[in-house]
Amino acid sequence: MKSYAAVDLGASSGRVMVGRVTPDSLELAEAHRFPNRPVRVPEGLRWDVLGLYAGVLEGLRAAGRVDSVGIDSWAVDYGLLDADGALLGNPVHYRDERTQGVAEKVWASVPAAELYAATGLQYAPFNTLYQLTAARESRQLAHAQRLLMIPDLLSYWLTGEQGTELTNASTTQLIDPRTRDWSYDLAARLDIDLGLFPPLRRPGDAAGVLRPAVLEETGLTGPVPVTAVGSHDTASAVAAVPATGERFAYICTGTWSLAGLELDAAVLTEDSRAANFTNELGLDGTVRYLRNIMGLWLLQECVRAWGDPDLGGLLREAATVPALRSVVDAGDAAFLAPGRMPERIAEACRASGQPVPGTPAEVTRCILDSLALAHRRAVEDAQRLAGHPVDVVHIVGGGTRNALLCQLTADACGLPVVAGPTEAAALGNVLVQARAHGLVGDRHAMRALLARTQPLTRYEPQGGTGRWRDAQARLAQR
Ligand code: LFR
Repeated sequence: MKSYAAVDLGASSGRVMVGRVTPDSLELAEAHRFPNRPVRVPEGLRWDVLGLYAGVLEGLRAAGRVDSVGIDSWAVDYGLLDADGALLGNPVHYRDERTQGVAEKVWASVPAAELYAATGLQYAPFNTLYQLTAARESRQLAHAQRLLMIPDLLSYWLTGEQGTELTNASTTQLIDPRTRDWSYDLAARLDIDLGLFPPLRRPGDAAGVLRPAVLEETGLTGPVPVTAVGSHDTASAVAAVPATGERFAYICTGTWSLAGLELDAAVLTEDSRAANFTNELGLDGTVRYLRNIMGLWLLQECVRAWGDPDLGGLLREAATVPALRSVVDAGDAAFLAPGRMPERIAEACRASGQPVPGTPAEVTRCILDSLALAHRRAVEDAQRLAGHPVDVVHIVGGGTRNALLCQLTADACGLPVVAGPTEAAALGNVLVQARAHGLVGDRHAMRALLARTQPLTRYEPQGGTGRWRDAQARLAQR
């Protein structure tokens, strides 16, 4: 039996999980969970990355003896280091407003169609490419000698070694998904210095060992290797989809819903760009062909505005509200920024001539129906655009706890949904470490182990897809 620590940082909390693995068993336990609270300072919205690092150290101390450590987090964001290797300021949050209107400026020198053909990346205002363009005139960037993506920054603090993990690098919009290397030509055209990034490394690569000071602080006995995993949380989550065949779609749920397919090659067609599908990289050169949907963020922000009522009670009540009375476009970047979410949802319903949900239960139902509808659209569009039909939809991540969302997704897609595991990103993180150390076989063997060992819930589609098709048509007309 081996033990692997998975550091998994989400947009609202971080955790250190310990996976205990043998060739036939896989168990995951939480060593430490800590909040991730973005902070608004006069310059804008920032990550408290030192607080996160302190949480990681505390988690490693609680984890006890481990054979390796892996780190994953959300994508696109980064820290800048000066010539001494010191962090230059708090990393900017991807929901910060600094990228507003920046994409249009980029497209004036490299048209959006060319960008897509070169990188296969969806348009999202927060892609690292746009963040770097927004920061172009800043003195901080002028002084920077190094750029480390969030998991790579934490890995550097733990080990003293620098690298750029590929799955996360693929969210920068500076990677060519065909060569799985930097898009040198594009970076040159946009005057982005790729020399800021340390060399690429891949999931499974060695990423150093814990520094003596870290061993001392965590009480661990060295050497403890750090292993590169799919450091983009969504790459780790997709690696932990317990699929038993090839004909599956996945939805990684949590703050976001990331819905799509695992493919061997990128889809770079103009239709795919118009549908705003992204080609991010996964394990073993696979492509995560998916669409970003606002996800449970919509509900989290409402719950925050309502003063944190009991979620279970709210969901039970929402289940009794009539279905599909009003739906919003859950893919709309208009919902990206924090604040006033119940009002923004009401405004979207009003503007599209639908009944305005009044009570928290009605708003919750509107959100869940809208998410299920967006899941349906993404699963349908992905199959069509990639020519890759599916028989089942796997839901992994935090949304698996929301039975109503899982059932509505099955109903909307007209396909069975298999829900679980909940801690998919941490499990994918653990399994890539286990694989790197020879304990489990290839990607398929990893999935087979998950399917054998993790509790999964199956939801059969009910009620026909007609009313979902109608709701989709209604939304498309507006
Ligand atoms: C999910 C996720 C998404 C990415 C978004 C922003 O946690 O990593 O994949 O698009 O956060 O980084």
